[in-house]
Amino acid sequence: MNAILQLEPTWQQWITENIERGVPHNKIISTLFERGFYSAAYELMSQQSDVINIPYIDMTHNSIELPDKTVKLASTFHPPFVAVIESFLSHQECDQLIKSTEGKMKESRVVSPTDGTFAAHNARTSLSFGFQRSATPLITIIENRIEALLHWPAIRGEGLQVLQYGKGAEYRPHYDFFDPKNENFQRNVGKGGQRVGTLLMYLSDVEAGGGTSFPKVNLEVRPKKGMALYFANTKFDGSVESLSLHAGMPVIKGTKYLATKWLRTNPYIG
Ligand SMILES: O=C(O)CCC(=O)C(=O)O
Repeated sequence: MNAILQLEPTWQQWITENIERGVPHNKIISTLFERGFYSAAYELMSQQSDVINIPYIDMTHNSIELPDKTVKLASTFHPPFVAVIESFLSHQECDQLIKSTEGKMKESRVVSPTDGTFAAHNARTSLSFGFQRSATPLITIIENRIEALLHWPAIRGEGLQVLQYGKGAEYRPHYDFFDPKNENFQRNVGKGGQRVGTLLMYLSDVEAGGGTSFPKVNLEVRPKKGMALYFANTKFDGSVESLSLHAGMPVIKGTKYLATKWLRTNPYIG
């Protein structure tokens, strides 16, 4: 094991001793989370990628090398795990993505809690268009970046959705994970497993409103063109993260464009 940069020596020694005693890495990482050392937990995950089965970000350094560019890790938070990545997309890529949805946007839909089908709902008043995976060369580039950022194979992702929120449009507080208590749970996870993580990419600046808020932890991230926001919908042990409740706040002035990527536990065939 390499030294964990984010930890004081006594904890580093604790990790080394536990590894030597044969304690599974998963258990050590769980303890680090429980003790509030989430940066260190993520750092250890990056070193033990063969035993980790959730998306994770290498937080050892403040810059992250992706296949075709270097991005900056601007903020992180836990729990729930939230990370803000600066300049994930260039302005030109944002504009190109918006342009590729021209004339295709429709009323957004949500998964219906009653029968598991997709339906329009007044909790989500944006317009949207859903792409298949690898639908365009740009989308493939973005999916490769996401794969590298989160150490999660692109095949375990739903197609990218582009959303447009006009004045007053919003997405009221909701969870992205499928609730195991819901009667449609088996049906919802049948296609590709649980939605373990969400990556949002802001495609426009917004003059007022339009932030992404996490009301259970009083956190709000304001939109910034090209910036990405990742949050985990499940905890390290795979159980659902109830603190991941989030909302797209109403746009007060301007238009918000956003691209959403939902990550699944298993390969997702759209
Ligand atoms: O619009 C936002 O900021 C949030 C979008 C969202 O909650 C989602 O796509 O799941």
